Amino acid sequence: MTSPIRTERHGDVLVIISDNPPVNALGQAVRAGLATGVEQALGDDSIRAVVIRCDGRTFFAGADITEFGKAPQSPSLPEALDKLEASDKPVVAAIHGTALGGGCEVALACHYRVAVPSAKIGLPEVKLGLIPGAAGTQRLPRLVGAEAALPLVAVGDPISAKKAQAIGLIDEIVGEDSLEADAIAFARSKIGQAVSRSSEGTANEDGIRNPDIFDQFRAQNGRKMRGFDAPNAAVAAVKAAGELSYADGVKKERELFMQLMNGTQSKAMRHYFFAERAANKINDVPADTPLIPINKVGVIGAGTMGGGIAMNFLSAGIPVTILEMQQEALDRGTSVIRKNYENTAKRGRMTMEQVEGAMGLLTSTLDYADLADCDLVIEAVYENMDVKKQVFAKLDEVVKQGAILASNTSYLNVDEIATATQRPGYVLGLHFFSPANVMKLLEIVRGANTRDDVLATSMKLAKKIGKVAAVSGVCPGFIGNRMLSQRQAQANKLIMEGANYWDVDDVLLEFGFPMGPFQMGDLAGIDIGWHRDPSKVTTVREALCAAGRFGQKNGKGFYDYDEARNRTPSDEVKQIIADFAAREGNAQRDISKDEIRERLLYPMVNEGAKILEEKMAQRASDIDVVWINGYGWPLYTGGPMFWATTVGLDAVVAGLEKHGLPASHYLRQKADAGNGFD
Ligand code: 3H9
Repeated sequence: MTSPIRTERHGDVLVIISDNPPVNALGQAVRAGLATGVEQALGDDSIRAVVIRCDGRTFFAGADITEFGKAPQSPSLPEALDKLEASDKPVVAAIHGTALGGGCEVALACHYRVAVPSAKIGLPEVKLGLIPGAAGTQRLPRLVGAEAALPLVAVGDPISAKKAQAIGLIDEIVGEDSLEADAIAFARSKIGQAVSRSSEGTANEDGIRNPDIFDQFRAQNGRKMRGFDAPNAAVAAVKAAGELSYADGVKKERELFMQLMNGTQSKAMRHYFFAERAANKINDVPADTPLIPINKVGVIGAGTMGGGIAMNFLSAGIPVTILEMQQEALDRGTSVIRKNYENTAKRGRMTMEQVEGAMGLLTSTLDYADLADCDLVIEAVYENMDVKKQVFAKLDEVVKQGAILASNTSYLNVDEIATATQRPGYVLGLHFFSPANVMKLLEIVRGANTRDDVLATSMKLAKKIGKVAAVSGVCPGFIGNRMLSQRQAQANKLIMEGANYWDVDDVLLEFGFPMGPFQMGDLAGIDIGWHRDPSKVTTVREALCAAGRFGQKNGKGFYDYDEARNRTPSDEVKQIIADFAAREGNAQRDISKDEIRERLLYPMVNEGAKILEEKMAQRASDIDVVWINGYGWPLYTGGPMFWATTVGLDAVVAGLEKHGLPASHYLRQKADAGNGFD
């Protein structure tokens, strides 16, 4: 087998080049090639400096994740990197694309780093439930200081070449199109000087001088880190860089790395990494399906949803025409969009120039004819089949042939909506989640007649606007809401049987959700859809509305809220629920948190199994992608289907039976065969 590493001589400089598509992951052959390349340089007196660079779209994007969990093959990355750093001939990393994880660690082991302006550099291991495992937690703080290293190691977001230069991680920014030549010139300029090894740096002493920075960092990032093991280990490793010798620090890093690698969180997060990429592929739609150019988008409805949807495209530089029935609603909608952008600018995440740029792409109209030349129109009107059909019939009439017509319905039958048009092949569901400009998930609902190019275009577009897409077949509620309704039904039953509603919320919170169903009701507003007739009370929610309890917006819903929006369970609500239970003749009993958890989550898994059996989802991991990105299912459990596999499907079936709940045929079959979800 030919090595992915080759070397080229440029006078007295040896250039070691990796060509391991798609992302130059540091698999065994790459590691071995790097070690051999360094040996070649050291063994040849006529070579006086070394440059390491990559072919293709990026510098090394990290260790090869597909090797994780398999028997280690030498040389390990730390071994290869120690050899590299030990060289007394200067070694320069020449970075383009994304130097991530092990790739960043290669750069740290080099004596110098140069990068093109568009390069990004970072240690995203925490996002895989890990910490850097090739001395990154020890070399980085010694090079840039503990304070600068903390976010890189414990949050894991990559930084630009410019920022990296500002903190001392990059020595020089070179020409976008002259990386190799500039790196060679840089390497040559270092010949004859003592090399600079980051393992010998002292910048980490900032953490010794001010040990508070670690607690401060934990306090600032507490919410982001909640429930995750890796960020805490990352902070501990960076702290150790100030407390221990380099050799002992590396040992400590290895210990923490191995603990995480063997734990369930990292397995779940690695599952998710591949799940997100798999969800992007539609099994029976060829990868080379020609795409429909999307140069202009129409949005019907300028309410919260329509406005949020429009922002996705505006932010991606795609012009949008937004339509409403009344001028007032249109004006309100566009001013909310502007305000949202201005708030983003106030927080420093956008410049005012960018705000004006995005707003400049927005046109508003009351006239359907203005949508004629759109390539895609997304309808976000009231959830009512007749209304949707009227909108689609109108769109079919005015919008040019070959344009895609999408519904943002969260529940209704997309095939029925398509019958209102003469172009069912161009109709599909694009289900955004509220707030649509923030939430990552896009459920792409494939109708019976939706064309391949319409699907492929929607997938590509999702990526362009920064969404994570998953395909669903047509069924009530699609993947996400169909499973949610199972959880909600159990939540409602549980409180009728005597469970405290705050225990129901707390169980989900403890599991890792950002909030439970009753907190969610309070946040969204309990009065949504309320008929406003206090004399007609048939549900707990209606009773709460009749009692003037509308949710967080008026300081009381299921909970009472203080100024800081802290919740306290309410005796009044407890009584309302007890009255309802008595009226329905429900016996009350104490219900344990274990029972609550099982009854909330196992029926969701069961529904997921049905969704798979009916082929409404392509694969179990797509369901995980939906729940993690759309409903706050904790990433570190891998999503409902992966989690069920770790619990054991036989345990899920037994749990359902214990609570008198039906287990689907498909779930039983998998459990009986001793399988998990693939
Ligand atoms: C690490 O380094 C640990 C060390 O500290 C310790 C060592 C001891 N391995 O995302 P894309 C595949 S942990 C294997 O669609 P993009 C990916 O699955 C690692 N495969 O492209 C996909 O395959 P397919 C730390 C990988 O342009 C294809 O490449 N590094 C790896 O949107 C294209 O990927 C990271 O966590 C990998 N490391 O984004 C970085 N990376 O075509 C992870 C990608 O079959 N990677 N693949 O579906 C990324 O963030 C993005 O892939 C990247 C490109 C930004 C590089």
